[in-house]
Amino acid sequence: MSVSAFAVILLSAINVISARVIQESLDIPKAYPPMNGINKVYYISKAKFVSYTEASKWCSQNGGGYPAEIDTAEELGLIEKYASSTNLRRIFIAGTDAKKDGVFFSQRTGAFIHIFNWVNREPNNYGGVEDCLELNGSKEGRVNDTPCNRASISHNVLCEFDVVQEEIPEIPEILEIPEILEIAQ
Ligand SMILES: [Ca+2]
Ligand SMILES: [Ca+2]
Repeated sequence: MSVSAFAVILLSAINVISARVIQESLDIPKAYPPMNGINKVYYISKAKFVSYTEASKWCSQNGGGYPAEIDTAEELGLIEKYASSTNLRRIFIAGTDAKKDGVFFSQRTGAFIHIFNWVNREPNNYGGVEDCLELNGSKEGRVNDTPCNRASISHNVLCEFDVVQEEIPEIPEILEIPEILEIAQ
């Protein structure tokens, strides 16, 4: 077996271990069965939240994650599928356009969030107060803008957790043993 094949096997073993650790630390009755992504674990709360801030706190206190941030189309596809599997209608994810309507940024990192698959006729900023984002599991997991804190509307929350890969030290090649020089007498 080549060194790189060995490293790949070792890395995937670490991945599996980390995924299991997070699943155990989650207390499964509190969340839907987590889903693995590439270097990620996603999980959805069974608890519902009116406030995005409270939902975000739930992610960090249960499994150590943060509300899911859409970084790529691939990731969006994955979490849409996961949201659909629960059929939940309102699932908070990261992103706010509180500063400028229609321009979304991550609350956690400030990164621009711009890859969406909107529910038809969304985003509509209904009532002028929809500054957060949710997935609608009953509409193929598509995205809608929703209030960040409105008493009449509660959401589950989709959390994202980074699976940390430990670096595998390089295995040194076996060096040729130098000949011992005899010292002339
Ligand atoms: Ca992400
Ligand atoms: Ca909306």
